[in-house]
Amino acid sequence: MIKLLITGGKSSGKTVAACCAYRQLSKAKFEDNNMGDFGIIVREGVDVTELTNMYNGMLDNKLPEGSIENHIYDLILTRKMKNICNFLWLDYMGNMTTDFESSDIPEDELNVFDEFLNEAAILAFIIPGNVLDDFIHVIDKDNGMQNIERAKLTNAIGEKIGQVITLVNRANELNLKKYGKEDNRPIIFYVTKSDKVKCDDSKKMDYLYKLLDGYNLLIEERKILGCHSTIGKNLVLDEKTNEIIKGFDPVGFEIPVMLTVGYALSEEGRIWQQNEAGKIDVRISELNNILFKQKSSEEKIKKNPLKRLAGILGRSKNLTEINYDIINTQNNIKEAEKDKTNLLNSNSLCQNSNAILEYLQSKNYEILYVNEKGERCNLSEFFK
Ligand SMILES: Nc1nc2c(ncn2[C@@H]2O[C@H](COP(=O)(O)OP(=O)(O)OP(=O)(O)O)[C@@H](O)[C@H]2O)c(=O)[nH]1
Ligand SMILES: [Mg+2]
Repeated sequence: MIKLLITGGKSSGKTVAACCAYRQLSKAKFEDNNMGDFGIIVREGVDVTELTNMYNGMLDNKLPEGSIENHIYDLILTRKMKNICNFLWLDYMGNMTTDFESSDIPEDELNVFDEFLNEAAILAFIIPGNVLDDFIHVIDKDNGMQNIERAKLTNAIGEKIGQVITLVNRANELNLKKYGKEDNRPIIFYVTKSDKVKCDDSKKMDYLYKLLDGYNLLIEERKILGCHSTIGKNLVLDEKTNEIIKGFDPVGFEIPVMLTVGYALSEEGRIWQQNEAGKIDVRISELNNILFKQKSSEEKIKKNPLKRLAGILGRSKNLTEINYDIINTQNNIKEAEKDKTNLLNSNSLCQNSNAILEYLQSKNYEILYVNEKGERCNLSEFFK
C-alpha cells in the first residue's frame, strides 16, 4: 500500500487533479489518449462517486467547489487487469497548509496530513501554472516591465514558492523526527493549470528548471522531477463565474500517479532482486565448498592406491562415483548462476515499473528529471 499526496495551497488545483487523474486512469482502450494496459479499480466499499460527479460537473462546465473536508481515496492500479499497486490518495483542504499554526485546523485532519507527508512514496508539491508564468515574465529583462512592477511580481512569486519551501521543510522535520535521518525521497514539482504558462509545451520544463534553480529547490542528493497538467491547453474560463466556456480537454493528470507508483515498484523490485540474488550467492558459495571437498577427495584417491582399493571394494566412493558427484555439483552451480541472471525476468515489480516508464515515454510527455548529482537526465534513469 503506498500513500500519494499532492500538496498545494488553496485553489492550486488539487481536487481537479484528483478527479481528472481518476477519470484518466479509468479510460477504456477505445477512448482517445487511453491508458493502454493500465487501469484503476476501486476497493470494495470505497465511494468515488464524488470524483465522478465532479468530473461530470466539469463536462457541464462547472468546476469543483473549494474543498471543505479532507478525502482519502483508496484505489488499485492495474495492468492487464492484474493488481499492481494499492494506493491511498489524500485530497485535503488547501487552507490547512497555508497557516499550520491556525487554531481553526482540526487536529485530526492535520495529523492525517502529516502522516501522508511523512509516509508518501514521493513528495509532490504543486507550482500553479500562473506562478511559473509570472516567473517567465520576471526573468525576461526585455519585456518592458517597469522595475516596481517586476519587484512586486517577484515578491508575489517568492511568497508562493515560500509556501512550497515551508512544506518541504515540514516534510524534512517530520522525517527526521520519525526516522532519525534526512528525508531523501524523490520530489515532484507539479505544475498545475499549465495552460496558464504562456510558452510552448516543450519549454515549460526548462522554465521550471530555472525556477527551481533560482529558489535552490534542486535539493542536493534528492531526485527531482517536474511535470505539468491542464484541464485544457486552449481552455477559456469565465473569470467571474469560474465556469468553463470552452476547451475542456484534460491532459497530464495521471503523470504524478504513474511516477509515484513506478518509482515505488522499482524500489521494491530492486530490494527484492538484491535479496534473491543474495540467497543465490549463498547457495553458490555452499556448492563451491562442496565442490572443493569433492575435488580434494578425488585428488586423494588418485594419489593413494589404498583409498582407490577401498573404493573398488565398495568401502568408500570410487573415482567414477566421485566424478559423477563433481559433475552434478558443477551443474547445480551453473543452474544457480542461470537463476541469478534470470531474476529480472521473474521480477514482476520491475516489469511493471518498466511498463509504466514505457507508457510515459509513449505519450511523449515533457517530464523533468534531475538526479542526485544535480544532472538533468532521461526519465529512464529515474526508474533504475
Ligand atoms: N486555467 C486553469 N484553471 C484551473 C485548472 N485546474 C484548476 N483550475 C482553477 O483552479 C480552481 C481551483 O481548483 P481546485 O482543484 O478546486 O483547487 P484545490 O487545490 O482543490 O483547492 P482547495 O480545495 O480550496 O484547497 C478551479 O476552480 C479553477 O478555477 C487548469 O488546468 N487550468
Ligand atoms: Mg480541493
